Amino acid sequence: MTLESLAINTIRTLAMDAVQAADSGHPGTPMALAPLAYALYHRHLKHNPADPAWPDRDRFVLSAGHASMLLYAALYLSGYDLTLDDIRQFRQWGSKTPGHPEVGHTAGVETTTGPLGQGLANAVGMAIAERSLAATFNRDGHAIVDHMTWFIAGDGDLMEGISHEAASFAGHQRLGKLIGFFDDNRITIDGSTDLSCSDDVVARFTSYGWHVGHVADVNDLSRIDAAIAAARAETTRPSLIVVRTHIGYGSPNRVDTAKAHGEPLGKDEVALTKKALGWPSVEAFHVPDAALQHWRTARDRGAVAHDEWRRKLIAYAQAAPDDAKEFGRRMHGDLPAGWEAAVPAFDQSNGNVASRAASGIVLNAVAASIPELIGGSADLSGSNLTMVKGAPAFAAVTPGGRNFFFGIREHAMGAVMNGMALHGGIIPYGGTFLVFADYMRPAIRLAALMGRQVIYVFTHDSIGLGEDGPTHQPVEHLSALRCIPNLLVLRPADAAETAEAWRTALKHRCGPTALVLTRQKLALLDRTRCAPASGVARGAYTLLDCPGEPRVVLLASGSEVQVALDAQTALALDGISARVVSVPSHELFARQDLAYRNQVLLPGVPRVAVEAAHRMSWYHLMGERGIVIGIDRFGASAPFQKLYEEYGITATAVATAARSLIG
Ligand SMILES: Cc1ncc(C[n+]2csc(CCOP(=O)(O)OP(=O)(O)O)c2C)c(N)n1
Repeated sequence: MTLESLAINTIRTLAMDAVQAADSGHPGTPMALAPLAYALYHRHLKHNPADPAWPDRDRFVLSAGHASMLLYAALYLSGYDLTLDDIRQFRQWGSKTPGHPEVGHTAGVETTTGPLGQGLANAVGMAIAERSLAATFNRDGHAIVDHMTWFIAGDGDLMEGISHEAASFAGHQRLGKLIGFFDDNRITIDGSTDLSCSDDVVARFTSYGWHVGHVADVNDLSRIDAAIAAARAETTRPSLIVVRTHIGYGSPNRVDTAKAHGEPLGKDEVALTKKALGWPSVEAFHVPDAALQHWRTARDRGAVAHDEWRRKLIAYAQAAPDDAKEFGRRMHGDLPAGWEAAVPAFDQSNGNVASRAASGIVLNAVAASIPELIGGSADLSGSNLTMVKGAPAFAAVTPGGRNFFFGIREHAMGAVMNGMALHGGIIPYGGTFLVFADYMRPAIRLAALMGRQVIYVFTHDSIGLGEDGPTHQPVEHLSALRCIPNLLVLRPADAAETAEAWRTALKHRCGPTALVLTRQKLALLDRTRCAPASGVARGAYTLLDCPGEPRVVLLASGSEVQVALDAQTALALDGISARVVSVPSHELFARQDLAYRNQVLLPGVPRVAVEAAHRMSWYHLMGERGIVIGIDRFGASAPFQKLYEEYGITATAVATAARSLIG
């Protein structure tokens, strides 16, 4: 067996053995793709196993995340911080080798994949980030940002609709430094792809504007090398290399079968496969010394590449010291000093503004001080108010542009933003109507799971959008978003709270934030009477008390804070003292200590909450007797004032509920 074959078969046997030991997992695809992983990690990727966070490393995404043993084996063998024992612990509690790759958990894993198609779109986002940073920082003779983004996708990734959106966007953007591999094994879980799919992948990607290459047999390393060379030479189009593989390669009885996808081979078949591969040992997890030594030269190659980049960076720092400092800041993820001074204050001179309009004003005010804040909208720029005025579009001809036209591709927008955030150096934001958060929910969930800073600008946040009717009126969305762990949902009540919401979102570095904003105008709350909007940072705060001990606490978010204030006035006329609490974020409030929460909620005092949305997410705040006034059915098409009336989102309803509680 050649040294190369030995090195490749080490992946295959580790994958078989790990899945066998765990009695769960996906052996067949790592076995099939072993030569490609070898070619990438040993020859083509610019990476340094000793420093998985090196800014100018190539990014690699295993979009077919179920084939995680392919990645774990390649990472362990090429010398990342992963041991053979970690491989033995595949899929076990607390191990570094969970079922699907998890970023921040396993050295060398660039993203959390699992939901098919997301990884491909993440890779598009990473390539976008690379291009944006290169355009911003590279100077003549000093290319400090110059790396490739790679992905491996399977049939599942390409069947998922998100792959269409992401690939179409990548083609349009002419992302020449993006190279993907399509694992063309023609098998999915249910059996042959003939059961469900007859796409012409080549025609599809060609039509998106991709260069398409071919490798007829994944075991032919020279063909892989040649296809990669051709893809690299193609600098103005992304590349997809279609690689014919055979799932379960080497297994006499499982090759080319769906059984090879997600089941252990079984002890006997593992033995037969090792024999068929000419493997030198029957021991599980056997790693031949020669193979490991050969693999580990990846470290030397990595150190050389990394050193070369360090030298480039030193030269750059001499030529452009301020730029070098700024590059360091951005890649380190620090916000620029003094940026908060740019957050605008709002007063009555701004008049009544919709919170979406206030959001646009804040964005434009902070944009100059936070250049890493880049993003746009899924074809609703004029509605979401996500454009930075005067800045160019991000496009192939203007790669330094900061306004993104994602097109009508919410699903990809979410995942592309994840890729941009994962790359580092960028804080991405993206807008659409709140109701279409559903179209990007998978990516939102992953941003939350990965703990990445992504900002969603969700406008048209309730029946308050009026005439577009029930298809466009979110009802269940606030509750549905609030139950995603590690997602901050912020629904500001006026322009001042909107500024604070942006401030909070920008400071929230370890997870995504959804800004939930109105279409309709909101009155600016009178801060000479009300508490300052800085209370937003605590999630909920006492906005306004009436004289005397409060006999009821009125809770509200966003546009319904005014409804609560009006109810407070009505109750005061009856001599009932009510407190109004603005609740822009349930999640932030839940993080406050008990003393603060009690100080705001006044245990023992009855509560009424009002929000033009499904009631579900409020009950944890309501105590035993609280009443929630919300909407548990779909909206309707009418002017918004009429809708509020018809749906009972009124001060009268709040005051009536309060009286009923007080008795
Ligand atoms: C969005 C999503 N749907 C379903 C699954 C479950 N799933 C995991 S792998 C797979 C089949 C994928 O087939 P393919 O990409 O051909 O992988 P291969 O069989 O080649 O390993 C499915 C349906 C998933 N991970 N993500």
